[in-house]
Amino acid sequence: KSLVTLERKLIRCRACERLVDWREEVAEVKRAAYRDEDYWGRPVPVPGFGDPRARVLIVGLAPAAHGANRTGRMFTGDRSGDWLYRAMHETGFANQASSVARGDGLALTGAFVTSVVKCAPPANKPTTAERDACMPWAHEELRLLDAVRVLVALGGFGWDGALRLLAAKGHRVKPKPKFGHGAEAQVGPYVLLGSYHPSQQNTFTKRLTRPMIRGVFERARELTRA
Ligand code: DU
Ligand code: SF4
Repeated sequence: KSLVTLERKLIRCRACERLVDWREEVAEVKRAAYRDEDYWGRPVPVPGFGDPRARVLIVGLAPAAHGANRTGRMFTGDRSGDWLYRAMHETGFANQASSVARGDGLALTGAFVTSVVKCAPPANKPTTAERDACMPWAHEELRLLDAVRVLVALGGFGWDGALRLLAAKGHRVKPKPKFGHGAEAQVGPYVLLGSYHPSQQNTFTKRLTRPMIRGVFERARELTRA
C-alpha cells in the first residue's frame, strides 16, 4: 500500500459531520479575493504532501479554511505557508520558498508535511472527538513514511497530536514532554521538535520570528545527519 492509495481513500472520508459541513460551507461562501476559484475543500479533505522517503515529518493542526482547504495542499496559499516553506527552503528541505497552488513546482526533499486533522475546522479548533476520528489517517501516513526519524510539531495541538501518533506506535514517554518553541524530546526511535505555529497570531506579534522557525529546521537537519 502506498501514499497514493491512502490519498485515494482519504478523499472519500466524511466521518466528521461538523467538519464536512464547515469545509463545504467555506468553499461555497469563499473569501472575496478567491471568489473565482473552486475550493478544494468541496468535496474533499487535504492529504499530506512531500517526499515519500522523508526523514522529517512536519505535523500541523489542520488545513486552513482559505489556505489548504482552498488549494488542496498543506500550508499552501496562505501566510503560514509563506513562513513554513521559506524556512524549509533556507534549510534545504524545499526547492522554493513559496507555495501558492498545486502545480506551482514546489517539491520537498527529506520532508513531508501533514496535519493531525485533515478537514478545516471552524475557528481552527477541532473537537477531541474529531481529532481522535482523524488520527488513524496520520498514523497510516507515518507507517508508510518509514524513513521518518524527526517530527516537527507546529504548535501545541501538533505537539500533542504527534505524541499521540507515536504512542499509537507503542512509543511513549513519561512524564509527557512539555511543548515550547525549541522543545526537544526523544520518543522511542524518534525525536520530536516543537515550533510555535507560524500563524499570523504568532508572526504579527513577533512571538515567532523568521530566525526562530528556521532554527527548528536547522536542528531537524542536524538530527537527520546524526
Ligand atoms: O508524482 P510524485 O513523485 O508521486 O509526487 C507527488 C507529489 O509529491 C508532487 O506534487 C511533489 C511531491 N513530492 C515531493 O515534494 N518530494 C518528492 O521527493 C516526491 C514528491
Ligand atoms: Fe475524515 Fe479526518 Fe475529515 Fe474527519 S477530519 S471527515 S476523519 S478526513
